[in-house]
Amino acid sequence: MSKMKNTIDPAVNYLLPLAKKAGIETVWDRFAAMKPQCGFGELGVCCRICWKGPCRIDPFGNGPQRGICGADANTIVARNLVRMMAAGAAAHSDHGRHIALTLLEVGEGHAPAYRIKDEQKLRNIAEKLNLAPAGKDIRQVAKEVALASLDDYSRQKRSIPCNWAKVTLTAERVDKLVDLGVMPHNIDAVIAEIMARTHVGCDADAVNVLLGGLKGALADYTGMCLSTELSDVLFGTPEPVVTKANLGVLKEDAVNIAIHGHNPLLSEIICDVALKMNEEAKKAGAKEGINIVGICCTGNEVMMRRGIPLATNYLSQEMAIITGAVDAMVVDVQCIMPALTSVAECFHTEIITTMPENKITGATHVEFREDSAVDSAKKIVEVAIEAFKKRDKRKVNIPDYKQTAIAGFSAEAIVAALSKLDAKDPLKPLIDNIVNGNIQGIALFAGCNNTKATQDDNFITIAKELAKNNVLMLATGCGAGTFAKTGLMTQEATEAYAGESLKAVLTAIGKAAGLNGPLPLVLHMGSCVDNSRAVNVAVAIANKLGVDLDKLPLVASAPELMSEKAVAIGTWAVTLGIPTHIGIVPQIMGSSVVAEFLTEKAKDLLGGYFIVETNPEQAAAKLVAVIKERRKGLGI
Ligand code: MSK
Repeated sequence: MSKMKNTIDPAVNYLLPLAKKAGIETVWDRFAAMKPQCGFGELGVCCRICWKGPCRIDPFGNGPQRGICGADANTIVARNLVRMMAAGAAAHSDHGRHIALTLLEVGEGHAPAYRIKDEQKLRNIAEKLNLAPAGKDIRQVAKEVALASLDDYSRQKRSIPCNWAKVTLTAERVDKLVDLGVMPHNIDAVIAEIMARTHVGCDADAVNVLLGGLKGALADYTGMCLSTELSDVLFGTPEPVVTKANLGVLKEDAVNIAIHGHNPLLSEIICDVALKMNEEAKKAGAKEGINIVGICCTGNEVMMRRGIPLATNYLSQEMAIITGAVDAMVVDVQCIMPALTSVAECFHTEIITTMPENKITGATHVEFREDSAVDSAKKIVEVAIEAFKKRDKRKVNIPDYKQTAIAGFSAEAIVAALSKLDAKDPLKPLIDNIVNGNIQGIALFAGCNNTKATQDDNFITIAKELAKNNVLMLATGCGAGTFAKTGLMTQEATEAYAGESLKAVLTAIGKAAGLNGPLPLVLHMGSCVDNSRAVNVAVAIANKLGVDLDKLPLVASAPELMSEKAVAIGTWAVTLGIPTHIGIVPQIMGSSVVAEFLTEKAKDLLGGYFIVETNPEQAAAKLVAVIKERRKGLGI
């Protein structure tokens, strides 16, 4: 059997031999050293929930079939899985809380570094939340919206659903979720409930545990929804912007600052401050001043809103340092490899942590607080300029790879483009083309990279196949990073890979929107927290067609997922009725009950279900088949 390639990213393939030569360990070395990975862990049958254990169930039936407390494989697998969902929901919703609290500060007249950039969006949100914004001062509206959002973290009445989940889904879906008892009333309480019910000696019915997980996943949806929408209010709603992606965006003659993580609260201010400190960088010898680049989802956030180039996605974050050209890597929360500081030791690069609850041994910590955001940003840029002075030019190897990428397709941007075709009824051209089959369906690509798959390969293979089959594609997170790096977010990609009818529709919309050609093949919808943008589009279509989400020719795919957040996202997608492909074998196969529930029974209960397929060609075929089945169901 031939060895699986690490990546198809040419910039990474350029740098890996250099890393090897220099004795620098990367994520792929650590993956190789970890093999064979624990079979019990792979199946999800290892229980470490109490100190009588660890217990593990023998999947072949020869050894123990129950843990010391009597928990069987089904209970253990279900508990492990829903704890992952709880962690994912905690990560997204903590991010959301941070944004909501900042909006509250703005509304109260504090946090001078921030302002309301999209007043109309704020008023629209207030309208949606039934806060009667008409005639109210914008700061008052900000306060009320922030408080209504924070209510979703504190409501104690279990019978009242979270505001954001209730107002952003179809009425039919809301009723279904309420009937099933999985509609969250309070994000924090639902996360706590998962931790409580999976404590030793509690919920031992695997299906009941999973239902708790669905509620946790919907709490994740709620948190990301408010996070995305309120970020737009504070930092602007993305509009199409042309930029570049891949490590070739680093510049030899600039102070390169890579911003990495998820939360735009600091990175936005760094971008503002860096513009004002260009001269200082030039004085330090950087002819081109300061060059900000993004990594992972902080990268997606600033790419969408400011056209800041994206350096790379999750799996190749170490590679940015191995170019020898990154002077500072500023990290906030989530998906930051602790290995970064070890790699940085081989260079002059400063790894700067910014959040009190997210530190890394060996990093420089510059604490970020909303009330002193500008001071923190200045300090960070100063550290980067000082580091630049120590850069060893002999170690600089910037791969000459970068691709054009058109980013910034928020739901509003898509509607704005469509409105050029039909100002009165912007969704009509999209729906007409779905109904007449020019667009067969819609696919949302989300999720991470994973060492268990060749980096970026699954995304690209599936997308090219779906494009041929006239499927409209949206992407978020590190999947969006993949498409940006590989040139699939360009008009040229539409010309090259889209089926004829899809190409015609993308061209008509693109030209009407003044793009002088088609829309890009894959529409960049933002970071992983921005998956709710795709739900906005889907709900608008469903409402217009008068059906629920589980009837739409809509699929999701996370072909290289790895994080707990991705597990939560995939699960809420299924809970909302969306067939969801994953390209990595999930750690649930030790339980037939759990596997069957998620891949089959969920279909009857929710309309959505998981499709597990590691082969990208076969995954694409399955997704196309699902889209056809959904079209048949709609009679189109
Ligand atoms: S950063 S969760 S690796 S998408 Fe959002 Fe990327 Fe996955 Fe992290």
